[in-house]
Amino acid sequence: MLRPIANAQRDRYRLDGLWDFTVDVEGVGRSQRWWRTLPDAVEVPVPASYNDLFADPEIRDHVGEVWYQTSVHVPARWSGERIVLRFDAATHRAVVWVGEQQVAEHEGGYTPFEADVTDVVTPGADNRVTVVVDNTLNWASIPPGHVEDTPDGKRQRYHHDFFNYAGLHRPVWLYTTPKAHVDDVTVVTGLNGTTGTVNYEVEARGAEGLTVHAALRDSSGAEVAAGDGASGTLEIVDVHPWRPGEGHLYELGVELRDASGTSVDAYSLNVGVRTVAVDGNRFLINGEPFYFTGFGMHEDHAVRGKGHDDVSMVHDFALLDWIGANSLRTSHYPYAEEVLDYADRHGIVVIDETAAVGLNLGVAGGILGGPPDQRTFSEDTIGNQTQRNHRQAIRELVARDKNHPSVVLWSIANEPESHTEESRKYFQPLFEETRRLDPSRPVGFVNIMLAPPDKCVLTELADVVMLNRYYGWYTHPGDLAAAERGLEAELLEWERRYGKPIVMTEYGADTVAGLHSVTPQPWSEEYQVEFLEMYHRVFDRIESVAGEQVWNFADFATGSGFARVDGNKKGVFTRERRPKAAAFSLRRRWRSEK
Ligand code: GCB
Repeated sequence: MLRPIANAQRDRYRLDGLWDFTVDVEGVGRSQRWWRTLPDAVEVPVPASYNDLFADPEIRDHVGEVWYQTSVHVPARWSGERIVLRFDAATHRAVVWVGEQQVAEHEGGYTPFEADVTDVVTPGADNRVTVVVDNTLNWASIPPGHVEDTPDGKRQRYHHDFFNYAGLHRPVWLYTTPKAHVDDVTVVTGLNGTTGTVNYEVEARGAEGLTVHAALRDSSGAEVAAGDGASGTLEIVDVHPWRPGEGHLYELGVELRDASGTSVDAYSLNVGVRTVAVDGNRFLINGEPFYFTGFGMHEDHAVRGKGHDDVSMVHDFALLDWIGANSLRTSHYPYAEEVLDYADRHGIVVIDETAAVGLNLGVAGGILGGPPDQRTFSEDTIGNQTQRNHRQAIRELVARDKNHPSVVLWSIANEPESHTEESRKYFQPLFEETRRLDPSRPVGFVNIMLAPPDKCVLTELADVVMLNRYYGWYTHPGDLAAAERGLEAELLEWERRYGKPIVMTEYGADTVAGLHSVTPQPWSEEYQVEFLEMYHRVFDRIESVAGEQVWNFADFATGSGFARVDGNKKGVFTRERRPKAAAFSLRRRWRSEK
């Protein structure tokens, strides 16, 4: 799905700002047709999570629907154009009305959806837009969860370790295209010595009788290659590749032209020419071994929750640069498209993850020990409908992110159950689907410590071994010597059995900023430093380790639990992005040694 752009043929508005907002405590909004008027509305900012805006637990912990409404003036000059309403994200599902008419419905909280509203809006007038957003997680949703009816009301339960922020987290757009328009573009790049190739494929709608022209320009605007036809290969002589640390980009412009050569529609996107491959136990970018350094992150900030904001994004990337990180994982859901654009431009490598987290009843709130009597994969828990939603989430992720050079690896789930026959049955088709959708990138999933090398039945389906390990924290807390032995023995076993690159996608220790200890004790800054240094000694001894991503970049909000003090404290930065001691130690390693 293409992002809205403005050019000679297209226009766009961002509908960000204050919207009217009502929490549907009684669940009566739909029967009372709140798309007409929202009762007792307050104002909320879009984009933002709504949970932490007010000093009100009823809003913060609400389970169910909330309503957003705004009025947008559609310019008279848009009449005759195709007009589209796009939501970059509505967490976790939404229904949208324009005026009285329902125009869209979407499941999944982290991928965009849109509706052609040409015949619904009135150009030259104010038009009412209403959205109902539902934060409920059920067994079929991605991520899954379930709601308990208690004497005190509904309680949302889930098996992942971050707070269930909800709302309109990302920009909302009203944009135009010509009626005959470019609907999708797919780009796959290659390198052959000093020549770069860009395979492109254009899908157009309403474009009978029109031809496609494609041109690549370099950063000075000079045309470096061009071709005609809805698909083709453009060659760049003396190509400047995209590479980690250097986000060199070309601009691909595609045009629909009529018989006289006039441009009817035009779309342009950034293209980085690079290759990705797995060769034995090495992860290759542009044919050269790449070692991931960096973090699993979260979209998480005080007050705005998961709301995207460019200020925080630029600052987070500045800290990644400061510390010497070359990569990140979008743990545990697709991040805002702005983040991937930024990574493209700055040469940051991305492991792109679906929101399939917590598909594991052996875990509760991110910690081992879920309900013992329930099976993860069953008709009553995670079943066929979940798998359908998961497949759809993968499709939407690939459709959204396929053209980003920064994305080098798909992660189709974080820490699912992966040691049972049922898990194999559930996941095999999803691996196949991901490869079918994008044969150009490796595919993996993130393995949990409950499924070591001799038990995991999914790793053989993956191109890369991605591991989250907590030796020295959840096992052997405080005993780094025993942790070091355990970690090394396990990594050697993964290496021996699979011969694939191993990326440690999580390792970390909760750390209270400002807590110090002469002998390194868990929770102290000194322990976090020694813990990470122990892991690094082990990684440096094992040839197949192809990357290290610390858990987590920053402290983040979680659900309540006795092991979480004001959230998860495994950040190398605090939630306000102040460095803990570990930040300086990582900086020394990543900026000088790695
Ligand atoms: C994990 C999860 C992550 C948690 C982390 C922890 O394995 O993937 O979401 O936050 O452990 O800190 O427990």
